[in-house]
Amino acid sequence: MIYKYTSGQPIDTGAMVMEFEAEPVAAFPLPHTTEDGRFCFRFTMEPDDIVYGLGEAPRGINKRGWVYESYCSDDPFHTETKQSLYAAHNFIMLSGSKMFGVFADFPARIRWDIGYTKTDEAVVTLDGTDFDLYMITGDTPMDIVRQFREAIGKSYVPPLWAFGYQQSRWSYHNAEAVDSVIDGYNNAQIPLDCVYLDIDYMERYKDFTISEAAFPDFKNYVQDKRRQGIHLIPIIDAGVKKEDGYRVYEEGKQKGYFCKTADGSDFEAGVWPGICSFPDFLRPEVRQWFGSQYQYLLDMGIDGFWNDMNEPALFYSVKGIEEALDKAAALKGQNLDLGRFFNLKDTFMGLSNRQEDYASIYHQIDGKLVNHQKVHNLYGAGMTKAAGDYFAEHCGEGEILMFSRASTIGAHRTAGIWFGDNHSWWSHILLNLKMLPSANMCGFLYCGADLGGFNENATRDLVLRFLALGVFTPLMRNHSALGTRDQECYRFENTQDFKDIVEVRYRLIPYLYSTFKRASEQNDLIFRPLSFDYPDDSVARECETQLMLGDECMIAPVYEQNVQGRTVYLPEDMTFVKLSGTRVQTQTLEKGVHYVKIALNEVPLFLKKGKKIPLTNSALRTRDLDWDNVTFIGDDV
Ligand code: MIG
Repeated sequence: MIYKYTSGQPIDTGAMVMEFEAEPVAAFPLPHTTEDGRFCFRFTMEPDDIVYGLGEAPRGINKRGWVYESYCSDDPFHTETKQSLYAAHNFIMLSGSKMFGVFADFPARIRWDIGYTKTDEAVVTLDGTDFDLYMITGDTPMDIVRQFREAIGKSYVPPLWAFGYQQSRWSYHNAEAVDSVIDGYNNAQIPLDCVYLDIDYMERYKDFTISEAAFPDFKNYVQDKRRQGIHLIPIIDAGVKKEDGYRVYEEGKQKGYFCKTADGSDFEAGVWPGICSFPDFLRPEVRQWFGSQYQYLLDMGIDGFWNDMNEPALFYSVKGIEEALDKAAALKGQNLDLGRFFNLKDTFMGLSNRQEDYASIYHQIDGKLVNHQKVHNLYGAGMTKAAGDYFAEHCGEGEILMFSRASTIGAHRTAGIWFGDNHSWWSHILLNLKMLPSANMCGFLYCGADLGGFNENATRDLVLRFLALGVFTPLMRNHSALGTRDQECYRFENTQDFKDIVEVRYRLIPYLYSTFKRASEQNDLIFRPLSFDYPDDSVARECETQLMLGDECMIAPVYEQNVQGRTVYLPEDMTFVKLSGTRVQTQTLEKGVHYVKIALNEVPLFLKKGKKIPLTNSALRTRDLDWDNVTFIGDDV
């Protein structure tokens, strides 16, 4: 059952598609208080209780023992001591002695202290008093998740080709660079469906422009790639460059579509293009306008996009940098003692994503000015909705690939997400794994991390192990940052190993795609913690390095360097399958702990008793997969 409680005058976030009759928040069944304009509720946790949820967030599947914040943040260091990443996914669930889920439908900051201050207590604080809270009761975690997912509506389904392997980097600067990536993959005979265009394809980072120098005849180029079976996926940033004569800026300015400051002038901040204005994505007419800008690229034959920098990320505000420069000027020629030196340093270091700047932004909602901090977590979702609504109206269903960096629950109906700027760190393979079930619980099915890691240099073995997990993530994209070591599959020695891994993905696409479709239609999870399936098994309950996949499988990637395998826990007898290129090796293993050997070119998979899954032959493009020609692996074959 789902129960709704309302406080004050909530802003419509669009998260819910089902309607519920609301009671006043005083009736909310968990102990709660309102103090200093903040609402706070709490619950106690028994030692064996598990707390799930929060979607794309740091740390484990079990969220206990840390404090998290719902506040979409552009933070490229996903260390375990962070409190928030790019998303605000306000769903948690207690499982154990008591069983319930809570969804906080509230677009401002929320603090989730899940046993951080007091080990056995969770304290959730909403930074405001206008919100809807939903209490979801059920018999099992899956029962609660399914009810919640039904209430927030069906998850976005991308085109089939978006399940192919995708190669990205910041940046393939021009047509030659893109061609050499495609050649690299073709020569190594490694499957590939998409190549990404990062900010440099634009004319000086202006949204909805193409650099003539980089792509002289873009439309023909896009179509030529399409004939080769390759989709080009351009990035779109949230900020619109302030420049006279730039059509998008001038139109937005003239129509008054940009976010304002208190004095009614446009809020301006520096991002990649230099000084930008920021479309007020909370207004329907602005969304409609911004969404229609994508048509420029659709006309060129583009059918996929990634929306970036939409937390929104701010390098500096015009006001912030002026104040900092004034401060520096005033100190010129003076003897700087340590205090003043560090103060000056901190002033410049703290220019990006400043709370003060966010607090100076105003949106218009139903004609009223609303401070950005009250709706911060809706901004990126609004950008995604702008595009998604436009595609829904003007393109066929499931025709356009789109995913976003910032997100909130509700955006899962229009797009997928990627998990942002991770690192080429071994620990980030596990972080990727842990986010998957949590993101699924919050409706985000089409998701994945930058395989191989975004920041810093990757090693060959890290990319292979990362890809072996990526074989199972709906978005399977290798991406890396400017200035880092090249990590395309064909850049390393013995490309056959990479081919062996990526081919496994293509062999599994019929299975993975149907599992995905079913999960969207039936509000199901693709990835589940083991505890969902084996609630009475204490070892399975605390497992954070393996996941259940669909109804048939368990996955357990290798996540450490210089090892030839890993320890895995089998909650029941299973078939251990090693997939590598065309090779399939199976072995029956009994319930319990095993050390299994997994070579760098092998993808491990565990099949439940009595289950089987289809495999097709690999192909260089998803369009060449032969869906009628499948063999089955697993029991009774
Ligand atoms: O400030 O467009 O997360 O994927 O390559 C960095 C450049 C801006 C951040 C994205 C990343 C992308 C990068 N962007």
